[in-house]
Amino acid sequence: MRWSHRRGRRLVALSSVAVTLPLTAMLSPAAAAPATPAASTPTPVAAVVPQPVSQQAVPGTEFTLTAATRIAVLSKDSAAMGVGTYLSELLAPATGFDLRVVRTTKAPDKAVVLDPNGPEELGPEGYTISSDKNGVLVTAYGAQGLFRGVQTLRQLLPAAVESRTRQSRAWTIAPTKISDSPRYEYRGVMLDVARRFFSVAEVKRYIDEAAAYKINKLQLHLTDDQGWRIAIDALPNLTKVGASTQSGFTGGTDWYYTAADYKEIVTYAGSRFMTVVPEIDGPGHTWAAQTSVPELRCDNKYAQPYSGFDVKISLFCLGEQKQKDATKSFLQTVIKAVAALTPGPYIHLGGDEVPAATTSEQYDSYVRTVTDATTAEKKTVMGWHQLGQSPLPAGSLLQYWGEDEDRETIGTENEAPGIRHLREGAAQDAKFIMSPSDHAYLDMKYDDSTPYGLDWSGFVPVQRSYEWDPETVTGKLDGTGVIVPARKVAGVAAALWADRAYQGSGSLPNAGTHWPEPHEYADFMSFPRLPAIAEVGWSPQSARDWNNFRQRLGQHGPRWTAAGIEFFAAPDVAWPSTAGSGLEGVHTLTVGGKALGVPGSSTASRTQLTTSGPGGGSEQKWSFTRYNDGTYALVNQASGLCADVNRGFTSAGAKIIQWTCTGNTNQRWTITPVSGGYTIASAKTKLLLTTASAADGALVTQRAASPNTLQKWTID
Ligand code: TNX
Repeated sequence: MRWSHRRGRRLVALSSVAVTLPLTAMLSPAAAAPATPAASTPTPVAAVVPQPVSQQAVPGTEFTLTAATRIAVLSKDSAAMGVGTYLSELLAPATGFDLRVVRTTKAPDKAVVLDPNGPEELGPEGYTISSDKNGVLVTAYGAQGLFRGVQTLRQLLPAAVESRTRQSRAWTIAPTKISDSPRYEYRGVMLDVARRFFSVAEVKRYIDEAAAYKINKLQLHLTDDQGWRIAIDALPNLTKVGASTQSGFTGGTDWYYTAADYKEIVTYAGSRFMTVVPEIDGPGHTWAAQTSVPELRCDNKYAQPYSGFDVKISLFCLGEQKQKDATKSFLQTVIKAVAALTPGPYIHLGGDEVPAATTSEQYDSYVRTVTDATTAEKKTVMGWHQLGQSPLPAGSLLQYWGEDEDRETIGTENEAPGIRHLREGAAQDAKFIMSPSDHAYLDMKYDDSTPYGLDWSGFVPVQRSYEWDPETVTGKLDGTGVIVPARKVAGVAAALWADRAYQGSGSLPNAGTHWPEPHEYADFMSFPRLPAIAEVGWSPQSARDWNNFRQRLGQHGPRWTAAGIEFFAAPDVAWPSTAGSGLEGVHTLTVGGKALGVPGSSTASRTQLTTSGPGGGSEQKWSFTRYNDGTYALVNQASGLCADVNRGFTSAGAKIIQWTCTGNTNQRWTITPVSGGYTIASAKTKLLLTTASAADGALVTQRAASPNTLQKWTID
């Protein structure tokens, strides 16, 4: 069994990692809360994950996105236009804006400009972003780079932009310069849809969640003992019988992807510049195939569908010529069908965890058959690193899933078998994707509070998912004896296995066991660790620092909340405390016992604000959005419009009205605590928000500070 429990030893190792952090960094309140800059100091740069190669805040005024902002695409390329449309659709639910996407040759002012005609040196995924009060420019060399840049751009907007419902607030982007490109081309995540079936909708949801962190490969573990999840026309039994079980479930009739479903996933992933990598595992992990095709078995009998929780329980019949022939024709049929549905270059052939009785001749022969079938379809062979023990076609990709315990044996007489296979793979013309189980396996528990998953590779708290380097992870723990040299590392991948996707996974489930929906399991186990692994794959090693990461990552919690991602609030991440965020949020403003509001909940521009008896309605609620000069926009929650000094008039007595949020200084308010409340001054005119009287419906204007007027506000 793989999952021998080594929890005790692991915990000791982990706690020694934790104490090497500077104690002050772990304890200081600044570490737990975002810095709140004093007025007029530049805002600290936005918390972008993965960390860009370079990112600078520049002095100046924010850009404010309004309903009139255009998304201007400087290209006729339909893929680039597609990124523009994607951005418009991404921003629509939270902002309520239907931003127009225009194709143009000259960048207009006050627009979000997408320019795919940048220098070739940016590479296919690199991009630059430059923003100031006149607009935002994303430059890339082609549509893919624009798409990656757009993922950064969305992180420059307030967290509320991730909400799927309309939020009334100002949508600002601080002036910034970013220049970025990835460390590795391959940045993947694997979903185990074999043990726990994810519907097409759930796969799409996960694609979006992963694409936000610039993940660009989706590996689908389509076949295992507990299920066969892809329809193959010539072998209907595979999905009729082979798909009827999951780990913990029996009797399914549609727990598989039809060709149309699979194409839908591939197309959707493609629209997020993500490549689907199908995995057809073998010669182990093949029980479901054996329930459907008896010729694959030595006894030539149908196996009974399996809905259990074990691994290493199955093997094709590799010793007999008759079965070898049947297996060959089976693999050719399956690989041909999967290749035809898959536009991406890879087919993953598994190769992991074969029962001990398998001889190396049997294994080699299987690998030869299945790799021949794959190259015949002009696809690149990918496999778990065990596949490296057999000769492989040049240019294959091997996925390393070893752990520290194996690394400790490097160079000793008792090298772990996994290390031997790794050496054999590294000696071939192959590259490697790093998925070390004790860092990149999303099914490992974070700690002993985690309801789901396993711990055979120890606990994997967020820090552990972050602190490793793909270039040294196949060496000894002291960094020597590296087996896979840097030039052979092609990327990283996280893996979400799902053989223990239920509450109380430390023991077997029973009738009362709670089974989360696949997306709940995926969200909880992937967030925050998937973003950590995404950063390992994207950002330069020299730019990565755990203490900096845990603060940046913490700023993403509100984004996930807004997006409905049910993440684990891991204790090692610096989640923002409300104390640090100033007056950001929704408030009621009262003076003389009356609340500031929009009369009659009017949504019309130019309506003058009034004060009336507080009724608790949204027309008396104001969302405060902080600008980087320390001033605030006040956005009415009924109308979505901003408190505004009418036409920016500088005279005392000018009306305060509501108007489309522009970010201009006549909509910026300086809020100063005074005894018994706050004064609210226009940043443009310096005059104070003042109401005429304590009568209902009193009109609000700007006035000079004066003790006899109603201008000392309570902010609740
Ligand atoms: C090992 S790692 C497996 C999977 C299990 C996983 C559970 C690998 C290639 N195979 O079959 O689901 O452990 O953590």
